[in-house]
Amino acid sequence: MADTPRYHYQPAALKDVRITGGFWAQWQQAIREGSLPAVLAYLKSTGRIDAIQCKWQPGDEPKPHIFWDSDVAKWVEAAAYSLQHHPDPALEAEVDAIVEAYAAAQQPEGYINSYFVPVEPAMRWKNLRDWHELYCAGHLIEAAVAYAQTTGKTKLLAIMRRYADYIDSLFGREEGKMRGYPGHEEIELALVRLADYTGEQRYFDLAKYFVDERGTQPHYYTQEAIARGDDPNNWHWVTVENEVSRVDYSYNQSHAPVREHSDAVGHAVRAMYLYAGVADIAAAYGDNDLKAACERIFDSASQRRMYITGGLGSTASNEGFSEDYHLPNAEAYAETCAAIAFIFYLQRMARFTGERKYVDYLERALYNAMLVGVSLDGTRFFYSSPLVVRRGATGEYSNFHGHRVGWFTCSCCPPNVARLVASLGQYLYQYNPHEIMVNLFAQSEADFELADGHVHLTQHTNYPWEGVMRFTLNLAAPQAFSLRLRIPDWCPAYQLTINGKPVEAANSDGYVRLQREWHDGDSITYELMMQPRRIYAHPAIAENQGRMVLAYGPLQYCLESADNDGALDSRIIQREAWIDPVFQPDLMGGVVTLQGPSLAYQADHGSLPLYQEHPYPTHGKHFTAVPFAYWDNRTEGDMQLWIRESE
Ligand code: FUB
Ligand code: ZN
Repeated sequence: MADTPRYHYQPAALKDVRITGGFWAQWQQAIREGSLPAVLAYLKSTGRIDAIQCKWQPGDEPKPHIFWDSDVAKWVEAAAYSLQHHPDPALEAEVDAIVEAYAAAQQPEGYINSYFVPVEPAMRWKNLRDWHELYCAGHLIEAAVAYAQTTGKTKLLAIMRRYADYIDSLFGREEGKMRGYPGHEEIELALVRLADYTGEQRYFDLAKYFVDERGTQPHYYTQEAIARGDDPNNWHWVTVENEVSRVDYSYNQSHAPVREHSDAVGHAVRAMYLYAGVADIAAAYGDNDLKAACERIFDSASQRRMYITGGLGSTASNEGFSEDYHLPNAEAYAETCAAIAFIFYLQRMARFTGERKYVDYLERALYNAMLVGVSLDGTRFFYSSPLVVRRGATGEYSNFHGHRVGWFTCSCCPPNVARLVASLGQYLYQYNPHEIMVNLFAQSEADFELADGHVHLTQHTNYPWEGVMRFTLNLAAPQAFSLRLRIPDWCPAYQLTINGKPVEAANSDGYVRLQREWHDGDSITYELMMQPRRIYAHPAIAENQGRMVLAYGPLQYCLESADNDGALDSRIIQREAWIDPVFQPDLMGGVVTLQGPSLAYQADHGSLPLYQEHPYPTHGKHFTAVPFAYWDNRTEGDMQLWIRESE
């Protein structure tokens, strides 16, 4: 079934968009050749694949974990997307083996979980607040839909439909059902994907039930804790310090019914998966209250609680949001999964409203907070991403997360990056019967079925290293429709030609809107002015005052020890210093660096007095800044995103 028409726009489907070269083709290759094999090897060596068989016995090592299935599911989903345009029988065979294992492990009533079946069968559905059965089910549903969409193979889909039907029989407001909902949201958006793909209304209704029930009174998590014999107040996710402990359900966004939510709170991944599903439900049911809640959350997150990179999560204790303007750099949690979940949510809001701002934030998170999560070769990952990393006097890093690694005990991020990058084609364009919107710029080819016929669109570009896009339209017959090209929020000016002739096109709600009758072979050249920029922080973020972040196009830039010696934290760039973009073809696969003059303090600090009554001397020093997403791909070292600036 085609993607839902309930949204004002639908994304061009992955099968209809091929990334043909340039920046994102390089990254997709890294995912295909680096991440997919590397993550699969870890899934196997850590026991996650074997665990699917549910043969664990007391005393066996390793013991399965409550959300191992989600790691496997995200890898299957990533593999499915990769297979869309890069057939690979060996990869497909690995997926098929996993599907067979799930087929064998599915319980007679439909239940699937590689932890609860063998380890704690009596505890199924007993602690929705902390355990992850519905979360794992959601990820497996997404994997099943993706694998069916890209390969046509429906065995996993049939397995997960059975499981979804079983879940539907257990949860709801009807007599005899549990009034529960997931402690870690995700299944909401997954059920909408299942509903879209199968055309089954009841999966929409189940997703809507999970959204509507969340945070209602009497509170389900309190009641289920009492039923288990636990003290509901003795819960580990307590965010109030130095007070009598109290349960704070904002951790999992169940502090209030969703329609009343206004601040982005709690665990960031949970929050953004939830609101992605809420946007889906708001669109499916034409629910303006839910839509308004989604808009309030966007304002709260993007205007007061987001890192400049698009990263979310200021505190490790809840892996999530804290207070307005509390955005510490060294301690930034900014989990890679949170950036990905934010992208899911923003894409849905863009489809809902057609408003450019959602794509601007999506692009920001994509090129910075998400992309920093993976190494250039696709085999190492950040879980959380600090905005500064510096060695202490002993040479030790002050941040525990100053270096990418291949795997984590809790390894949600690696397969999540893989599925996002492998599926990137479906983020480039959205359309309706009369309009194509170009949201992201990437060398690609795409096909659209509009009201009056088929359109083949080719986009040639070296973005984000250059701001020029050349579009060509191929049509069977002349056709009238509107082509909208996004004007990124960072772009001060643009130029346009159609078939070589300059065209004046006004900024129409953040897009260049070209409404005309198009002919086969029509070409459009769209040039975004790109120049190094400086970005400053709101005065309430005290740590960033007197500092700025360098940016070029959608990329933010940092200083890294590999290019700059001495203390990066005390390097100063003067307000008027001229900064040059320099394309370096041999650096990290070819990147634009930003270069210019800066001031540095004397390297030999030891000879200086501890205090003195006049400023310490500085001397001129050339600086080179690299894209934040590319740091930590060479020698281990320090990194500084917010750079000191002087008049
Ligand atoms: O709980 C499952 C995943 O592990 C979350 O999404 C991440 O934040 C990590 O806690
Ligand atoms: Zn993660």
